[in-house]
Amino acid sequence: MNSHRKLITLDEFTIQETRQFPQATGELSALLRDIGLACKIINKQVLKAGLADILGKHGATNVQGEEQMKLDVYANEMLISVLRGSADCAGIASEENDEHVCFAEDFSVNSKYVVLFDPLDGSSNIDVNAPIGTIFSIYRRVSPLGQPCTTEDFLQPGNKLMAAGYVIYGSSTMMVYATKIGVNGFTLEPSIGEFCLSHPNMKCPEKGKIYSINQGNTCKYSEGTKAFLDYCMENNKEQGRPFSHRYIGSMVADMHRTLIKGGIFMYPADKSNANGKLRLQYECNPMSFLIEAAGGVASNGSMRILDIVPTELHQRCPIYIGSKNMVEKALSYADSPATVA
Ligand code: AHM
Repeated sequence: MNSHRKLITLDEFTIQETRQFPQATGELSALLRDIGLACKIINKQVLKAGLADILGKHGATNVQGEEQMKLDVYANEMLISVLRGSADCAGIASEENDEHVCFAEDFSVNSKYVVLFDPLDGSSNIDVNAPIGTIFSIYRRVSPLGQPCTTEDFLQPGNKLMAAGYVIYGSSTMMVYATKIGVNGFTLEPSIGEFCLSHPNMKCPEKGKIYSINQGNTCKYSEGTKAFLDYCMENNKEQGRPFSHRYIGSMVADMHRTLIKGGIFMYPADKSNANGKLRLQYECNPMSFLIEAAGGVASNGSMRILDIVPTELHQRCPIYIGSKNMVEKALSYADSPATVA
C-alpha cells in the first residue's frame, strides 16, 4: 500500500458522509459502525473456526471453561447484544429467530431504526473453510417513537431501505454497504482492527460473463430457467463462447464476485420450492438494494424484488440478480423462469 495514501476508516467515512447532509443526525452512520463492530468480533471467532475440534466440540466447554457455541448462534447473539446496547436501534429481526425482538431500554424505544440480518449466511461452508458472511439491512421504523417497535417496521418493502450490505469473511474480511447515494467497500486491516475504505463507489459491470446457480438442481427448474442455462453453456452471441459458471454456495461470496466482476446470480423457484430458497427480508432485499445502488438489476422473475411487499418475516423469494445484460437475458427466457415447470 502507498504509505502516503490516507487511510479512511469506516468511522471516518460515515462521519464524512453524514456531513454531506445537514439534516442528518448521524444515527444511521452510528448504526453502521455498530454493525461493523459486531462483525469484527464475529470475524475473530470465524478465524478460529477450524480450531473448534481442538478447543472442544459444540456443546462442550473449551479450555477456559466457556461453553462452545455454534458459529451462527454466536454471530446471532453478538449482533443482538451489540445492537441492544446501541443508542440507535429499536429492535432487530434475524434469520435465526422466529420473531422480531424489540429492545425495551428507554433509548431503544426512541430509536428511529430497526435492523434485519442473516448473522452467518452460507454457514454450511464453515466446515470447508470457504467464504461466509453476514448480511444486514436497516429500515426507518414506521411505528411511533417512544413505543416498542412493531412487526410492521420489519415488513417494509426493500424500496424503503435506508442502508444494506454485507460483511464477507473470506481471504480478507470486507464490509460492503450501500446507501441511496452509492456502494462502498472497506477491508479490515487486522493490525489496527479497522475497516478501511478500499473499494470506493463500487459499480456492478453492466455486462457480465459469469452465471452462478446451483446447476445440480437443473432437473427441478422451469423450462425457462433450463433454456437460459442452455444459452449460458452455448457459444453465445455476447462473447462467441459459453459463459463461465461459478458457484460457491455462499450467497455473500457469490454476490461479492458478481458485484466486482459482473454476471448473474440466481436462486430460482424449482419443483420442490415454489419460492426458491433464499429469504426476502434477510438475503434478497439487502442484496437487491445494494446491487441496484451499484447499477445492477434484481428481479424475482416477474417483478423488481425491492417492490415486493413482504407478508411474513421469513418468506422466501426467487432471485435473479447482477449485471443488467445477464439479468435481462435471463428474464427474456421467463416463460417465466420463476414459474415452476
Ligand atoms: P443458509 O442460510 O443455510 O446458509 O443457506 C443460504 C445459502 C446461501 O448463502 C446460498 O446462496 C444458498 O444457501 C446455497 O444453497 P444450495 O446449497 O441449495 O445451492
